Amino acid sequence: MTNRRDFLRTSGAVAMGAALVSRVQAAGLPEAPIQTSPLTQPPLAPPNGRPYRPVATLNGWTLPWRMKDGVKEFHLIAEPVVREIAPGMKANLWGYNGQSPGPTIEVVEGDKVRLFVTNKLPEHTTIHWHGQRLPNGMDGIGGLTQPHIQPGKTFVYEFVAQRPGTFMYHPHADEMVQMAMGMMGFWITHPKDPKFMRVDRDFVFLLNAYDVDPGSYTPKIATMLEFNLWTWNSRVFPGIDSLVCRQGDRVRVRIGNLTMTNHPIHLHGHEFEVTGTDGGWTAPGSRWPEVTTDIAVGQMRTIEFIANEPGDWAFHCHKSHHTMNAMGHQVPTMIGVDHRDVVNKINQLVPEYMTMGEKGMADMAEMQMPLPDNTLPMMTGTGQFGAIEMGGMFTTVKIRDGLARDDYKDPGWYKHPAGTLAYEWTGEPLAALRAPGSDNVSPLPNETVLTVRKGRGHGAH
Ligand SMILES: [Cu+2]
Repeated sequence: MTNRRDFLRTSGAVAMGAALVSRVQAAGLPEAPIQTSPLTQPPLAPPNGRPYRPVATLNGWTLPWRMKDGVKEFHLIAEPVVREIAPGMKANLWGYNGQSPGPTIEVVEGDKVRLFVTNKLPEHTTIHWHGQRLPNGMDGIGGLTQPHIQPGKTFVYEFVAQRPGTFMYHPHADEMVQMAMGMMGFWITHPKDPKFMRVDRDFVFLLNAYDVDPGSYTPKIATMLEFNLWTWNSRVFPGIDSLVCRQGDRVRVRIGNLTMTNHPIHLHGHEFEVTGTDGGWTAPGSRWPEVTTDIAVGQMRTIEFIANEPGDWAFHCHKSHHTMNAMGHQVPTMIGVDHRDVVNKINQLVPEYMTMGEKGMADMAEMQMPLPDNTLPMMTGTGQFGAIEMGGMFTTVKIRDGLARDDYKDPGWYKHPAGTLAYEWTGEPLAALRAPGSDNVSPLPNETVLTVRKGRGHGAH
């Protein structure tokens, strides 16, 4: 254990750098590009092989390959990495080619694929190609289907990508530790017919989770359920990029869950259908519209919708503690407690003492409280109307009219057309509508609401 801790402590500086660089490998091995930017990289248009429409990996990238004698060759390097979880916080994780998660691998149905896996971790590993049809000896289960890949060694996996769909990869060796440290990645096998199930935008990300004590850098690997950072591709809001869509686009989002609990993923403003599961595409007659889909542990779900409502639409896990960043689990509920007397007494002993949470916790999103180094606020992010009070598994789908086909740049905040924004009631207050001592409550007259709303559009307020 001492060796591993020392390794982690010194590994921090190794993976730091800028943008995409290449490592010169020994003769015969394909290059192993690394990526150190945590931002969403533009989809990688295939330079050779069968054509397909590439995916956009949220806060990630696709691994380039080498075509050799009709085989697509990839080189993954399992190694310690430094991942920015969001601006203001970095974590010492394990991953592939400079990042956690590792790069997305994109191939086409029928492709012959060869994957070189070099182990630069302090312990052995393997890679399991989750969901694939392949020869048993290529399934990557240490001890069961292959010897482990020892530190410093390179193994080769070869198989034909038989079934189009959505897959993941992760170690099947010291699994609890290696996944708790961030070792995972996405795999897409595109259909041979590029017109089949074609979409305009195709986003992919993994659900993952970490337990990093406030003020520290390395996840606690023995945590089973009480994780404190709920991440998409090892990022939390406001570090998760928006899914930028052109109005009218058919949009696909593929999500894989490698956390230890389920996540009900909820999209605002649109209905979607689950068009793919772990086992492949769903039959069209089996689909139904939803606005939330639950993704269980180890599952992959593909959802599709028409992005026809312009705006900045929230897109998040519906477990409300999964849209918060690291917090202690012992936060007491203080709503409705009047602290004034108690605080006066405590202040005589502890002058800096302050009370929180009497009216809920929204104040905390705006409060500039001192935090330990390398610690994110629990609730954060600022929109055009103020504090968003979110963290964790939250981002926005930004839908705009007239974007270019391959434009994924953040378009800024949505400009709401006149008359389409919630507004403050400035007429008679509700209490005045009640006669004292009477339970005869007059409803707000609809005409009044409509009149005020119309007026607002003309700048009457
Ligand atoms: Cu969740």
